[in-house]
Amino acid sequence: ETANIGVVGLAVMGSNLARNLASREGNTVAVYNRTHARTEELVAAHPEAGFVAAGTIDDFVASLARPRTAIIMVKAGAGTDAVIDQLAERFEPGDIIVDGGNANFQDTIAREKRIAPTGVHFVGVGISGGEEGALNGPSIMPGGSAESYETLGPILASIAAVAKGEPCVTHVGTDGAGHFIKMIHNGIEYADMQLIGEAYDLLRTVGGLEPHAIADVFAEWNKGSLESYLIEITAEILRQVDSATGKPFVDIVLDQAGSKGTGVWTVQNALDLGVPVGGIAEAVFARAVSAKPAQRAAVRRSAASRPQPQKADAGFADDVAKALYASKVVAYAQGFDAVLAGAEKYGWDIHKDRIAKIWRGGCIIRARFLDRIAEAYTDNPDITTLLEAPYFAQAVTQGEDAWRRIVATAALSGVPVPGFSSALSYYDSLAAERLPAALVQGQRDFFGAHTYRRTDREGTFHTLWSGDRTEVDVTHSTH
Ligand code: NBP
Repeated sequence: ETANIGVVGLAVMGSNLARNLASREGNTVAVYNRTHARTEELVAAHPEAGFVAAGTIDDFVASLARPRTAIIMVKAGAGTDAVIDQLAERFEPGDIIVDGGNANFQDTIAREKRIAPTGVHFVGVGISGGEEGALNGPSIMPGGSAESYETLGPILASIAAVAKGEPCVTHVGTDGAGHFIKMIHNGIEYADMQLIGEAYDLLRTVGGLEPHAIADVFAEWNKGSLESYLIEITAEILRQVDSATGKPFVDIVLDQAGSKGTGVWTVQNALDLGVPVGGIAEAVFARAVSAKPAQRAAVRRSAASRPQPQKADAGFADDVAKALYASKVVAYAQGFDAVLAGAEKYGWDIHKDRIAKIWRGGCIIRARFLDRIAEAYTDNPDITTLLEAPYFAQAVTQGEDAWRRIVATAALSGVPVPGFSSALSYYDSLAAERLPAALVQGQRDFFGAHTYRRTDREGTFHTLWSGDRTEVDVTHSTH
């Protein structure tokens, strides 16, 4: 009973997390993997870590000091359930089972319910940052009970990324909250990547710039308000040259994007929660469209001709930067709306400012931008949308003309900008004095007697469309 923390599952993520834990003062780390060879490899490669290697699950459990705390880093799904069961059988009340994999938060809620009666804490933890983050400091989003966090919090804080002197970890809420927040993080990541992709396409197709020149533009942007990990790696990718052909790397990659499902989960859940996350949805759909080669070829053949790209003026790149920034504000506003809606539905005491803070370091969407979001929610946690926060309201207003020019230019040039244009439509929908939703209500009442409310007085009304077209007040009818 010498280890204060254990890791089960020693593929790339588990190994790196175990090494990260072992490198921090005060931690002794027990390690276990189903296939023992993996454990032996890790221990042999990293004698400096002082791992306590376990050959069996019983040895592993026996090596943990109480309350026993074990982080599972195995393939999400059946593997996770198998390991949870093995640990739950052996653990005692007060011990803590952590799932650090990419579980669906609904599974995490169900698992917590299943384990809770045994007195063992089950904690779903979202971890972002990939292999690199796991080793050097990820952004960590733990759910689970407040009691478990007393033990787990300091351990996670010791390995998390640090942003502005604060570890990128906070107890985001109970049961599945951690995996839910990680899911939304990934959804926002999809939107951000898509917007950056559109900016690149515009700079290339309309701006006439080669990839290395666009890399310079992105590197420049990375010195200002757009500074982020994704902008930084984009510049590096655009600079990359394929050694086999001498062509830009971006030109030899097949333009069909894959996905592993977290973006889809975000959109599915947002639909259930009734939260408009168009920016995230368009990003998921854009990947899906890219991966339809037969349809793309068919329409390319039947399209008469492609429009001639508009002429780019001197301020074009600046316009694109402004459109990108404004669209980003929309995507993050939508993501935080989903966070709030999830918290309300599942009963989590979410602090949006703390979530913005733990996304400032370690994770894929880390960005200077998140400082501003954290400030906005700290200043006023009750704003109805990020777009109303003074800093962002001003940024969007200042970039608005450029944003409109860019969406119009893209349309006239035949450059697809589902992210930019849906973000602008979302903004215009919120900003409009009147929406055509009034007409839609009329249509719904016409064919389905779905009723409507009036602008000028309280109550619920229906027009006798198939009769004499007079209006009846149905406020008190059991309709
Ligand atoms: P994998 O997702 O490839 O899973 C491999 C590990 O799962 C191995 O240790 C394997 O043991 C173990 N395993 C499987 Br598969 N079935 C098992 C079972 N029935 N019982 C016990 N162990 C089982 O590993 P990874 O890529 O390191 O990812 C680990 C987790 O982290 C996943 O949930 C993944 O989605 C998540 N992840 C997160 C990020 C991120 O950025 N946060 C990145 C990548 C992955 P074996 O050696 O005996 O086969």
